[in-house]
Amino acid sequence: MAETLKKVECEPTCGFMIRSHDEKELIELVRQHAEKMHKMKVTDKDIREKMKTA
Ligand SMILES: [Cu+2]
Repeated sequence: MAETLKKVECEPTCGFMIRSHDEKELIELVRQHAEKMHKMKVTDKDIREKMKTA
């Protein structure tokens, strides 16, 4: 497993940002955020595309 710190940022109007070394955890937390706060269903692929090295 890569130990690179990754981050995912939500829209600027939302301001949500999350960082983790654990890609699975990152995906899970972003998915929960999207569903809860934006009523949005996102796929793993969607989230991976938004991932950046922190
Ligand atoms: Cu958000």
